[in-house]
Amino acid sequence: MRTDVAQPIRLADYRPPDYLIDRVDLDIRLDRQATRVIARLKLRPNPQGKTGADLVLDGDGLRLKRLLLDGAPLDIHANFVTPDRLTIASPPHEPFSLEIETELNPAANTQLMGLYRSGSAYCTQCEAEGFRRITYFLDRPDVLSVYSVRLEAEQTDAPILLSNGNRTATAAIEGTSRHFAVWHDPFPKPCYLFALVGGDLGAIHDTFTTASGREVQLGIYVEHGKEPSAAYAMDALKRAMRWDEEVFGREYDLDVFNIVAVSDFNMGAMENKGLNVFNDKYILASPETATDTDYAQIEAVIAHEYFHNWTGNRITCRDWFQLCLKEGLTVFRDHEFSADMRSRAVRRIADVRTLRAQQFPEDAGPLAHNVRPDSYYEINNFYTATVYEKGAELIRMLKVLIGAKAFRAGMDLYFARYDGTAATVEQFIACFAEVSGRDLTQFSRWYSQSGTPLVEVEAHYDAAAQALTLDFRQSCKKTPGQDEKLPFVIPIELGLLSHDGKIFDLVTGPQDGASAHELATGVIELTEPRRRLTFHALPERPVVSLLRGFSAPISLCYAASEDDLIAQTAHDSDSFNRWQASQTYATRLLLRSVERIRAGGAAESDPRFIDALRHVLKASPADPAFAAQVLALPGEADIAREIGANVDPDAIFAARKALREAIGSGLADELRALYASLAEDGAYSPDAAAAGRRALRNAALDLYTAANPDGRTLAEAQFTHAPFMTDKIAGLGILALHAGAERERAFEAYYEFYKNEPLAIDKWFALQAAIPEAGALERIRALMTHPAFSLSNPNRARALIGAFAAGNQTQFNAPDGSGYDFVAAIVLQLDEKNPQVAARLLGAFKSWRALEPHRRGLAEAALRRVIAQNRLSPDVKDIVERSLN
Ligand code: 0A1
Ligand code: ZN
Repeated sequence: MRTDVAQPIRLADYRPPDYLIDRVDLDIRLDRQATRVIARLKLRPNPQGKTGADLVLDGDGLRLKRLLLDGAPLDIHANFVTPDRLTIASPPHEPFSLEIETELNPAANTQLMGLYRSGSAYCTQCEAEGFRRITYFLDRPDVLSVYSVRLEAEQTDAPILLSNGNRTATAAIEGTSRHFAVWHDPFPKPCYLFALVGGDLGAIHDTFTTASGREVQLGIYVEHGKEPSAAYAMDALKRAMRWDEEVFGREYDLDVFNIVAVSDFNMGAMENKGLNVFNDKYILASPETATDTDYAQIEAVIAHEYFHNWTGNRITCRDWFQLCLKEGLTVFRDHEFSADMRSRAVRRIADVRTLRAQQFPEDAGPLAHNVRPDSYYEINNFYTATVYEKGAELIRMLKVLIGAKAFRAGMDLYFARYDGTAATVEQFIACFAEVSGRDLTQFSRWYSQSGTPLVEVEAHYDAAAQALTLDFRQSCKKTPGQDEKLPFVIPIELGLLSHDGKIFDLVTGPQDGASAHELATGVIELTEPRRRLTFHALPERPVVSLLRGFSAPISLCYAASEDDLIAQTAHDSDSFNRWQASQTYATRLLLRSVERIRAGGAAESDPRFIDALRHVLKASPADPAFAAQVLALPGEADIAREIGANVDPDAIFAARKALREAIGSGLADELRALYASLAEDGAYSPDAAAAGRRALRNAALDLYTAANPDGRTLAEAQFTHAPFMTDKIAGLGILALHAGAERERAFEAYYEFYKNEPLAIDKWFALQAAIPEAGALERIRALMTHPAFSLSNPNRARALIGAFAAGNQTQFNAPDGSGYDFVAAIVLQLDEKNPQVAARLLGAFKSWRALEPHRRGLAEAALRRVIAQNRLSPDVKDIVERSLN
């Protein structure tokens, strides 16, 4: 473990490398405990670098065995070698070569960075800085090299040998039990995109013919026996390849594209050139083991990694500060893909839900950072919702601002101009400025100012003048290191509606400020702290539909009347705002209930809301997936975020529970009937329409059971008889909320049924970890000793500990501090093995300052115990320090 006292890395200090590495030839002999790596590098001084500088190569825990410069052995000791650095003083001024031999122990690699073992396979993870755990290198994304890789192994140990690019040779080594394969990747790439896999794996194969007629061999490698479960991933891959051609004009560029699924992986997946490595959770799916949500995620992650081939690989990042250049853009691309494959409206709602649940709290707490950070201690901690999700929103907003045509032209220019290079956010934005003729200087502030802007809107209707005046005011709270914020450019998509849903034209006078472009597009641009607009020709006071489609990643504060919200829920022609109006209504109701409960009273009841939902249920056959989104009330964390300070998670839980019960009893007949009418018949199809019906049916049962004990009988029957996972786990999830014999029976039966399916067992862990009852922690402690659990497998750790810390608001925030203490202790335990996963779990404390004083004190004490440890990894140290600042 690296324990050096780190200095922050700053964007402002960026300097081009002093040396370039044009070619990398790797010769790797795989062995579980002693893998030998020979790296032959062709280097030359960088004309843009400092002449005569020492060559300083990065390492991380390496054992150097041999070192040659231009073929001549170098004295290892004279050349400043440590496990973490290799310095060659005054190397030649001409091109030169280095040969570096290192020895690795993949079996002992528990960090899952560099070369490690997962199951029976060797695999690698090099982003962000894992390549330096394989050999000494200039481990930075602006050093691009052409790689050739020779892999050698015992044939029985690793009959499959894969690396980036195309395979140029493979053969048995005569007279031995060994074999080798050679892979060549003609596209220069940074070392973070290097990968190898060796193992005894099953596979499915297919082909894809590109738009220009080239045939690409596709392979997905999985554990033997799991091949049928990779079929959906293969289907998604081919759809993603076609979509990128059709929508972005991007064709695949190698003869092969391989994907390998592994069970031990720190993140979701990795876009290594021509050899994506995946957490198997995002590959394996069968109707019996995967939910509709799993299928949708597999489709999205497959697409995401594939799309990186152009946004990330062909054009990579100059430095890690530019991470959003590839991640925000690629998330935007995968969102668009999913929208085209499924229901655009429902995808948008789901994406905004994720943004608000993951990114808004980050932006509002001590871990807030820019979409493009200015400095970091540990880059692994910046694979965040801000870089990914908010980064995607910025691209989407850019498209809203300049229009779809200019957006596509800007993307084309970006690909043409920067292909084969390591680019920056400035270079990217300049392409769009150029094609649209717009000055995007102010837009760029979105990348350099953190925090969620607040837009407050006031409306005044003048009946005599038939005019509506809107006053907009934008502001942004200070965030760590940023006390003052400059105004953002904020596109607000606007609609004015009558109460029965007719759309009014946007009409303004010459003095009223809106431009012809704004009137034509319906997108108002805020660029100053305040703006006033007046609209005419409005015979009645209109319903103001603001921020349609969630046109900017902001918080909107607008005191719409309850009548307006009800009308919007019924009629808004923007489906996002139809959903948003119902959520706003529910949120207000819940916030009032929280107040009353904290004052010792009871939750508020509101028959109007129940009525509005009745209408939603009635209209639901037209779009079941949408109705399911409306029925999904704001989550406990959403409500906490709205409250913002002095949060009491128990009161929030009680308010939400009361509303669920009120809906379940007020709409008992309708919910019950809906549940019956949507009964499943026949085979499973993961398509969006079928998934939408299941989502609505299960939402109906969930709300019904909140108030009607016979719902549990239905849930238990569904759990027992449903042939497919979506309905099975929905039944179990409902039972999990109700203590009793049914629940325990169901958990036992589930385990018996799925005990050989680790991914299904993760769902079992997660549901139990989220039980919102005192005693949850005891159950979790017991489950940690279950033979199916292992803290060293990231999926298991996240399923049990992560689901508790992030998903069990009342028990993680238990008023005796036991939840905080438990998570802090696990973080410390895990930090010794896998700092990345430990640091991520610690992120559960990101909103601790918003808690009421008693819990805040306990959370702080837990964080202080973590920081007091003197052997923290840089990952955990960074998170805990920022959390406490
Ligand atoms: N680039 C990947 C994310 C990723 C980052 C770091 C990793 O190391 C453990 C793994 C994956 C993506 O965006 O999918
Ligand atoms: Zn990515």
